[in-house]
Amino acid sequence: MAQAADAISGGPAEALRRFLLQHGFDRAGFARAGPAAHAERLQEWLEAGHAGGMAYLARNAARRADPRRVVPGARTVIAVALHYRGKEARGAGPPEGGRAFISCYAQGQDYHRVLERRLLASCQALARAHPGHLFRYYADTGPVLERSWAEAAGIGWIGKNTCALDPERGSYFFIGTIITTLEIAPDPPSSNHCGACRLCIDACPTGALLEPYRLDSRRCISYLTIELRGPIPEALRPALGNMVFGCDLCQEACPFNRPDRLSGDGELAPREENLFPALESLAALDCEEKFRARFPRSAVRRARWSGFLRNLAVAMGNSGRKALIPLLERLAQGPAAAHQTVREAVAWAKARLNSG
Ligand code: B12
Ligand code: SF4
Ligand code: SF4
Repeated sequence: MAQAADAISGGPAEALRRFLLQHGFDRAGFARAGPAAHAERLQEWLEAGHAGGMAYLARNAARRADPRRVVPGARTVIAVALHYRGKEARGAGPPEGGRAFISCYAQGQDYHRVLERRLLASCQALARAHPGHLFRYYADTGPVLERSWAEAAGIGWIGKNTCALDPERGSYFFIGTIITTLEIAPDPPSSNHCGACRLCIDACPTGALLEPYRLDSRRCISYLTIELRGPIPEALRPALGNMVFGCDLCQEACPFNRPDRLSGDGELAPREENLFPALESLAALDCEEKFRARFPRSAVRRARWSGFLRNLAVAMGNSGRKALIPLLERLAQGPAAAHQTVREAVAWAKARLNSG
């Protein structure tokens, strides 16, 4: 590490980029710290209610809009990309009878840990090489508009599905950012290659992409299955199909996610048991301990046990398999019965299966 730090001390942007690529990132770019491009859209998006119940996005909107409010004296935002989807990972497909779908980004170990470990190592080395400068990193959870900075730093443009896209390798990557007081020559921002395409918008089963670049979280399956604490709106439940955690459909539809070009980081490789697990096997997670043991160090835990069972009940209801009814009944009688959202989703699923 000390050697790497020496190699970059006082080095130009290219040396810093090489350093970050050596520290486990697939792309790295630099942007001048200042108001985030499209920051005014965040405010408008929040006011329109498109954040749903994600109140934390509104709480620190002013800081999100400008990284200099996060790190006083910040001169540069470094954006890094880490690809997670390999060729071997199976993506969202048409609902398969009896099998659940867990979004690709959550099929392996929790990406926060992997990204944060690499960002921490990078920041420690950078701080040693540039005494007196601050390097503060974020991965997902910080007050940073990460996609805007990815675009500004030239590592991917924001597509009409609102995901950041690399023209060569597509959108299945995580973004990390480092806000620093160090001045680094900025890269040109990414240019947009969406053109007249609107495949992602047409592929969205719930109409969550209201128009290009505008997502209403309240209709997005990713929000409904991960962030929402409460019942999933009934009208949207059939569209969830077999998706029990997250949704990849607007990325699957994107021509830039060409299967032959996908390659994901080894540490984020999918766990076999998370590739289309049987609904029956997930229904066996009838207490919180079993859920935690089934998903160790996993992003799936974000949904919480009760939220996951709610999603599972909806997927079981959508499966068309009446044979699952006894499993649904068992779920509603076990410890999960303490959760009104689970009880209600189970009742809905049974009614749907019985009417089919
Ligand atoms: C809240 C959140 C969500 C919400 C809302 C998503 C959304 N589109 O805003 C929900 C729960 C729905 C969600 C879903 C997903 N998320 Co999310 N999410 C976030 C989080 C925490 C904040 C995003 C945010 O600020 N949204 C508010 C909106 C207004 O901002 P924005 O999406 O950045 O939108 C900008 C652009 O759309 C742009 N814009 C608006 N209009 C226009 C018009 C034009 C012409 C242009 C060019 C730009 C433009 O301005 C906006 C403000 O900068 C970020 C992490 C972070 N700190 O940034 C991860 C993050 C965006 N999520 C991520 C992922 C992986 C996902 C999912 C793929 C997970 C899944 N498989 O289920 C889905 C993708 C759904 C989708 N199509 O976006 C990754 C995205 C990586 C990438 N390559 O883009 C991030 C960056 C996390 C990370 N560190 O890697 N997510
Ligand atoms: S993640 Fe799924 S529900 Fe959300 S916008 Fe994309 S296709 Fe629509
Ligand atoms: S599907 Fe088409 S419109 Fe949507 S992000 Fe990809 S290229 Fe852009």
